[in-house]
Amino acid sequence: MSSPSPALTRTSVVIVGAGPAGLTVANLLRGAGVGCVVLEAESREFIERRPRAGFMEEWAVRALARHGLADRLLERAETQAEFEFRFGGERHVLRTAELSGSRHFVYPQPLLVTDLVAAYADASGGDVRFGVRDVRLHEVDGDRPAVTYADPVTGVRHLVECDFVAGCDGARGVSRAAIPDGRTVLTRYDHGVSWLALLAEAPPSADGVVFGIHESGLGAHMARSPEITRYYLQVAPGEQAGNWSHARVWDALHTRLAAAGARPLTEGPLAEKVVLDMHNYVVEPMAYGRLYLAGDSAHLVAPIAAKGLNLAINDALLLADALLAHYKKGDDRGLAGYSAACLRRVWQYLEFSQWLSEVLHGASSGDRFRAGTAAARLRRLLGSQSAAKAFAGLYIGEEADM
Ligand code: RFL
Repeated sequence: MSSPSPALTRTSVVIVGAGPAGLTVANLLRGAGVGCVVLEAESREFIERRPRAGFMEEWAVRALARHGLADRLLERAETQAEFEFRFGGERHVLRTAELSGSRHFVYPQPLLVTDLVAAYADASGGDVRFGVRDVRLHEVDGDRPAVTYADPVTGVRHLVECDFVAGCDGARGVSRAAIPDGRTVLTRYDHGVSWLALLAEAPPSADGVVFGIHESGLGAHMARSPEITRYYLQVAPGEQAGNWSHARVWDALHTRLAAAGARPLTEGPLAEKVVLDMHNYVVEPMAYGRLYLAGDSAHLVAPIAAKGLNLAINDALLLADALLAHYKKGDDRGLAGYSAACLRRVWQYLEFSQWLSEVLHGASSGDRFRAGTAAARLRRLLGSQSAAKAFAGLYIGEEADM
């Protein structure tokens, strides 16, 4: 129920969503003394536990560290220096750190979110409102936008007036929908496969990421912590997670990740078992009026190459820079160029994901042409130092702003 005169707040920037994108923008604005309010639909406990990403690229970690937001990450995260394909019963290791000069940091997303909330809300007293209901954006194409929401306990509607709205509310948020039809173009691409995403309560069974390419489908292994390992199994589109019993999952993982000289997989209970459709979308431009989209609200990248969180951080850094230039120097060039600057990296990462998807899924596609070209890509990658170097640079996200 709407209240006749909503409780009113005035701030500079309303940030919708307390994921990695929203919290990074919030910390950077607050650190520079620009007022903001973060509105988050879930509770703090929930977002600090929601399992998702784990791989962060070194440039993203270094950028957070420059703003004092990566102390715990640098203290606790493992780094990974190599990457492994398994097929035809053999292991093929690519030393990505040696080839690119950079590493992946393995830091579960809930820990990153916990750190960013603590830095913003606890250490610097930032305003974040959890559990808000029915968030709506108003007049984002005018000079005085506002965001309203209902208090989760009383139902009272609140109105927050602002100069800008940062739409950081992920793939299922409301910000993107505030842009009228025809003002942005949403492009979709479906890889035509699904992955069963698994979190096993078991220590990792290899040092780096392992992709097992097999004609029955892909199997993948990614370390998360000394106690938890993420596994993926390619499954038929539309498959139900319930069709995959504990025994069936481990059977398939053993088959698809088998290779001479590989450490045997350590099995464990499966704490998460969800089917993800491997699809992508991009919204262009990522801005409308005084609304700027950042992270998954603007682009979804299937987790094939572990890119989404890194893109969310890239957007957030660019958006915070652009907003700070506006407030501190009256310079709006960053805001005007925000979308184009983000999209350069977004399209590079989408292209890399599509390339990698073909390599990973070609063998099981049932299509001789795709299987043949995927095998050719693998031979080139493993047989040519320059191809391996280019791959490592894209995999770790260096020089991806082209
Ligand atoms: P998030 O993290 O979805 O945060 C959005 C926040 O907005 C809130 N929200 C709302 N708040 C207010 N009002 C509303 N109406 C709202 N609607 C939603 C939500 O509750 C949430 O708190 O988006 P953000 O910040 O853009 O971050 C994006 C990343 O979360 C995402 O790209 C990654 O998790 C993708 N991803 C990976 N990325 C990597 O870079 N490396 C990885 O290793 C990696 N692994 C993964 C992944 C995603 C996965 N899933 C679940 C699709 C592994 C998996 C399984």
